[in-house]
Amino acid sequence: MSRNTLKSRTRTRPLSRRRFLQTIASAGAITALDWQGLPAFANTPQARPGMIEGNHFELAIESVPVNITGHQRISTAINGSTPGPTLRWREGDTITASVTNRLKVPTSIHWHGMRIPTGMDGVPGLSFPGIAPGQTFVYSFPVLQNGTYWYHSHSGFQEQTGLIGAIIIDRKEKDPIEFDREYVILLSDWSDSNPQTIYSNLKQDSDYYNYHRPSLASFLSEAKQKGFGSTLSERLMWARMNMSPGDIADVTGATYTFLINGQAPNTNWTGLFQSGERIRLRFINGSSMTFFDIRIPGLPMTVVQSDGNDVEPVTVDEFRIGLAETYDVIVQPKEDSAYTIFAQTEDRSGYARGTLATREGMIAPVPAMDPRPTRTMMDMGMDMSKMARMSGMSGMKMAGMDMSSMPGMKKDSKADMQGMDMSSMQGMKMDGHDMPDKKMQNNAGLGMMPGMKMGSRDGKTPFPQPGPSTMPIIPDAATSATNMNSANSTPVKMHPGPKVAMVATSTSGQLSNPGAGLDNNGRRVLTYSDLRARYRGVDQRPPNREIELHLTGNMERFIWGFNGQTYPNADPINLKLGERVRIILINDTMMEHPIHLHGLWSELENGHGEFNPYKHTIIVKPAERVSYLVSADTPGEWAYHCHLLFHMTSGMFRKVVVS
Ligand SMILES: [Cu+2]
Repeated sequence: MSRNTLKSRTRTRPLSRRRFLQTIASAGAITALDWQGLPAFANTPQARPGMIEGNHFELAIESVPVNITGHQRISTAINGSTPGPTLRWREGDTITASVTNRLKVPTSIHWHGMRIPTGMDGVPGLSFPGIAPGQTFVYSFPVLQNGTYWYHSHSGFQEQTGLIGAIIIDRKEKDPIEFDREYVILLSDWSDSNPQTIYSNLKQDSDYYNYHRPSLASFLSEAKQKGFGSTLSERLMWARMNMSPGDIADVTGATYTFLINGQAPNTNWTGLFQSGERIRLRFINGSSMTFFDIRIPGLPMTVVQSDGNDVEPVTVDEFRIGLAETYDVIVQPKEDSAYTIFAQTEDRSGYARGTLATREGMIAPVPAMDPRPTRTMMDMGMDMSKMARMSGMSGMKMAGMDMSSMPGMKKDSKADMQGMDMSSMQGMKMDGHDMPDKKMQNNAGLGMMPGMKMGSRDGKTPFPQPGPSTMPIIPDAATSATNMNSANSTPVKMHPGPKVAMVATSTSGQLSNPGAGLDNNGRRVLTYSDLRARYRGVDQRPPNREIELHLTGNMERFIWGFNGQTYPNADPINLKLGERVRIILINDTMMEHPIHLHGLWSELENGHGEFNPYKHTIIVKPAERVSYLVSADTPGEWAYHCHLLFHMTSGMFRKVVVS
């Protein structure tokens, strides 16, 4: 059957196996927790996602019973399965997808990372009105890229209840990545609770799912090691900031079961192989609130792609995958044996688990989870030398505090620690605060750069994804003269108030830091610095201006935003079609935020210059300052948000307008 046939075909997974049937839950519990007002269903086995390829797709979204934990619940399924089918496209094709809504509420599908016309992006209220119950919406767009991507609902909390699925786009040219076999590893977090309930719980008590606030018992044991004075000082600092060093994840294994391709750890999703084969694993973090740390004990992983774009191969033992990120790795098991795919959550409250094996039923040991990380003062961008001057803290003998004994404190990173204005952390007094907007003074009259040769860029076609045959746009002399010393900088408009509980006055680059809990664990862990693009970036023009955004939040009230503003009451970010901008993100909170810009690439400035990696989602660590370049080559209204579902819902969302 030709690829161009209009009829989609469903193909069973090459290595499908019998599904695991779980026990039937009591009907009483179902009725009580069925949040869509649907009647209780007879137990139905959970369908495994299949794969559909071609260029026309019929997708039906409906409520389907699932049984993940031994209790029957309702998921949001696509063509009957949760996750939905893997869609296999081919670069260069124009695909259509008819999406029919069989729910009682509006729905949508957003094609994550796809460079498509704004009207096809699938964000209700921004790029289209959404799909009403009973309606069919036909998405149609040319596929201008290749790689591993995914799709998910952008309506309500449907993503949390299962409306996710993988996308594989085969490239037009021969794939330079050689492999004998491939599997999608789609990670997600499942709760038997209604996501609306989870969100309400977080709004009432942001620590609702966090049982790890420091206790008196832990205080005493810590005091024995570090001394009473410094332990007490630390505790008081955290208390003063209304925070706890145990705030790693907002929603935890207390309510979540972590899944690989929809399968719980006990169900043990298994992929078969023959020893010696090169296996391509396409990891996708399709969870709603969970960072995963992935390793396959006994099997080194060679990372070859991130967010759909090839990177120079780098072999690691472990990597962290932020929400919505994708990583393709190659593994080559030589033994006739089984290997555990172990994806522990960043907060170590649980794990997803699967197996690679040469025969059905083989298993490998499941490792113990690593110790739970704690946030450090460094994560908060604090200068320890200034801590002694904190009001009320002067009597606490801060000078005697041994910094090296603080958990997670790296001795060599002291130099990176920069000042934090403590006064702004408590009363939210922003005056006297040093907002970094000085750079905007010296560039009056620069405007649009002459000689930018945008005439050939009609704004109708996005720049191509970098590949072996793409031609870079090299800046001419006039634009080369423009470096960032003279580029425009958009003033930072901070909106102080209860939505901003703390501000790191200046922050450090942490691209070589693997992240909380991954330091010095004896394994080779991927960092963002390791990501070097395989192909030169297409747009080599320097940015003509900078946009600086602080990631802000009030953890206590579970309010998240950019620059203290929450969506929808937030200023849009306006980009001029054809311009090249640098976006600088400064994380003033003590949590990682995976920031996703729709419709355009985010070229992470990680020191590889022309070979900086192209991504669609970038993790920003606590107190981190990170920058990336964006070519505003596709007009329209684009969503820009944190991919933690409940952060986005509580306001960490902006509209980006390219016109
Ligand atoms: Cu966030």
